[in-house]
Amino acid sequence: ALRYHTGWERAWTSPEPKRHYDVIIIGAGGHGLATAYYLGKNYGITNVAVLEKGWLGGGNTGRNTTIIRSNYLQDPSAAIYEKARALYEDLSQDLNYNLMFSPRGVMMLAQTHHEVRGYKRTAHANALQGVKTEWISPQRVKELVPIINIDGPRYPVLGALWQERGGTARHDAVAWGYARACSRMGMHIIQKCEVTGIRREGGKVAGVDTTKGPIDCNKLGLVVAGHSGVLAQMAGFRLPVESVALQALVSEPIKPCMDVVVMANTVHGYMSQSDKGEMVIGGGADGFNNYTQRGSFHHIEETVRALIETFPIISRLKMLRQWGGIVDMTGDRSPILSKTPVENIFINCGWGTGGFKSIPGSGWGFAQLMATGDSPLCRAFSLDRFKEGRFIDESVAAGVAH
Ligand code: FAD
Ligand code: PYC
Repeated sequence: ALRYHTGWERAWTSPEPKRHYDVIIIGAGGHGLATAYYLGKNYGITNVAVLEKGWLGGGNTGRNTTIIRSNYLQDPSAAIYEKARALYEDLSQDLNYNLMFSPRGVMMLAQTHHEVRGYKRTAHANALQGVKTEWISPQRVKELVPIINIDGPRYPVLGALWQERGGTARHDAVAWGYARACSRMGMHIIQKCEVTGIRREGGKVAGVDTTKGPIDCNKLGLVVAGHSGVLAQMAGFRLPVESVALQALVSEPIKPCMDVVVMANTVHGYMSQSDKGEMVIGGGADGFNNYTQRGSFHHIEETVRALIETFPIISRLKMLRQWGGIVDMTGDRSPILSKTPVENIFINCGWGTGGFKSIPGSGWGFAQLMATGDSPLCRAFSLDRFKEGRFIDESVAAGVAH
């Protein structure tokens, strides 16, 4: 049946690197590609290369559970996550690429009195920030998710923080859509090109050394998630970031039974149903630093065990597959979008367990920072905050990362 499927146009080109670019972005994940896209679209900067050591979208962007929401507590977070969520609303049209954005609603269950207080506080903060969320009762939770057990003996559902326009999107498509758009603007996305060194001259960036040879640039963006510390070391500075594995799994496919996303942060579990019928399930991050894109065994059991009280329906399901990604965690669970001690090197990292939802907003703001030297969306997330003690504490909103 696929016999006639030949001669397809490639979505992006695979060029050899030039000797020099105006801008190099290291990392072809969602954040790197979105940055390149908005550099071109908003600032007309298209002499850009995005360098990727593996394949584009093969990092955390292609490994996450695709939850999109903007129900964060602090004002700078609400601004950037809501900008991202709003951009997702018509990003498929903007990129002319179906991202399967599905604003099906996201709920964060409150299963302790402490969480009730926390989420009510977030709902009030969101109202002031113009982010549409609401506190809902256990009965409303049950109406929205009929398969849920709200009377659990250990962790009864006491209510939830509900964001009706939160949801999911197809993660690979986000990377592919941005990549195709960048390629069409003439940018170079160079895969299998690992950066092995960063060259500086007179305190400024001069270029990078790669497995495809040296490449010079005027400006450099480091957008490599779990490998941010490694790249920062090449550039000669240190980051307050730890790298740990976060894993997820899917069950065998079953008939449609849950049409919203549910997060249960007290027990460290969350679940949604994919378009293919698989239950997409994730849990907490590893308790130790590592670079293995797998995750530790006991987490699978802990996550599923925790969720079974709230979702007894999953107790007989078989696991289809499991995977992990290396997430870059900051102490305050907020990202870093910043200039660095090296002139013309910029860093975008620290999205940890929650940066899929922010890809469009982060790309928008970081492109502005790289192009103009300042961005209202990024200002609060600068590296200085760790020296000045200006933390943006999002340990409750980060959910799986607390
Ligand atoms: P990546 O997609 O990891 O891209 C970085 C790229 O840099 C990689 O492709 C890597 O190969 C490349 N790179 C590294 N070193 C080099 C080098 N030396 N040279 C060249 N290239 C290099 N977020 C949410 O919002 N919602 C969720 O539901 C969610 N669930 C998650 C579930 C799991 C299991 C995981 C692991 C993460 C989850 N996240 C979620 C977090 C989210 O996936 C990440 O925050 C986000 O994808 C980070 O995107 P990125 O572009 O910064 O990084
Ligand atoms: O940030 O919403 C999130 C999330 C869910 C699962 C992992 N991260």
